[in-house]
Amino acid sequence: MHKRRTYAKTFGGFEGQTYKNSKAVVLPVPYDKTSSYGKGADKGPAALIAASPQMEYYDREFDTEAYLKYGLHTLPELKVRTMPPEKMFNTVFKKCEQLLKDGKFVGMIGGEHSITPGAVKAVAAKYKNLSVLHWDAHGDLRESYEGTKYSHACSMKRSYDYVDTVIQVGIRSISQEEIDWVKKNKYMDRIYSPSRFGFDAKTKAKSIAKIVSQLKKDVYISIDLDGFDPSFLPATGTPEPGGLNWYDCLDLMRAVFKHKNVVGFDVNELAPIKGLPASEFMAALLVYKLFNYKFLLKK
Ligand SMILES: [Mn+2]
Repeated sequence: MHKRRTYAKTFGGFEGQTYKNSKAVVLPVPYDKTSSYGKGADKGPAALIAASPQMEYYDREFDTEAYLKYGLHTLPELKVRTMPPEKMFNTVFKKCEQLLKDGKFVGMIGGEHSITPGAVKAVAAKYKNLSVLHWDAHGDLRESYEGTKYSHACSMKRSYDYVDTVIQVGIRSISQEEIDWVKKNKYMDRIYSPSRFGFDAKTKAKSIAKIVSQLKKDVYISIDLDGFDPSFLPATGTPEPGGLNWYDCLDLMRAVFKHKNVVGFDVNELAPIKGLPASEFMAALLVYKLFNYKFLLKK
């Protein structure tokens, strides 16, 4: 049993988690170059890691101090802060490619949503039957935004460059351009607004089953924290009212990890607000839960 540590150089303050002996790695990507409204996503990874030792290491769902079962190593921050978007994309791709080659399961923490496509490209090269599960308030399906194809507002459009299926949950803010593209491709069935996902247990269960059936065998999960309602998680660059809650997310994630081969994830768009630690703590606990589902959930 490990003692709780209150310093936070590593996720959870976990000690003794070497790269070699860990199946899972946390990759912090502090990038905030293309965000269009609130700034500060580059401070997300450090804030998430700083909050993370407050978590109980014991996970009630699995009746154990979960990380000790699989090993969870925290990598140094990826040095992308000052890079233009396309260079950052290539840097994330190369780093993820190397980590996958080493057989690691990668949980990337952001950073704005533009960090995702580099990881999707790397994962898609290794897993040929890949789809993406996307949790977000926004469609992120613009072909280009403010002069770059690698903007946070294009994260799923770029992901579609490497996979043919993206299932989007929590979406409640989308442009005419994006909807036109979705309709043209007959992808409306892939988009779950909060009301379609459901506000009652029965509708939610039905939606979760449908989402599982729509995803392919291998799944990459990309969680933009603004998919949650800002009353739970206000610290994002582009907060939108009417979002989903903690249990909606965990119920969906548990089902997807149970039925699919999840091959990587990211949790992005944390832009910390001083004096309001609930957001970074929730983000940290979500990251821990996703790793625990990957390695401890019985199929
Ligand atoms: Mn978003």
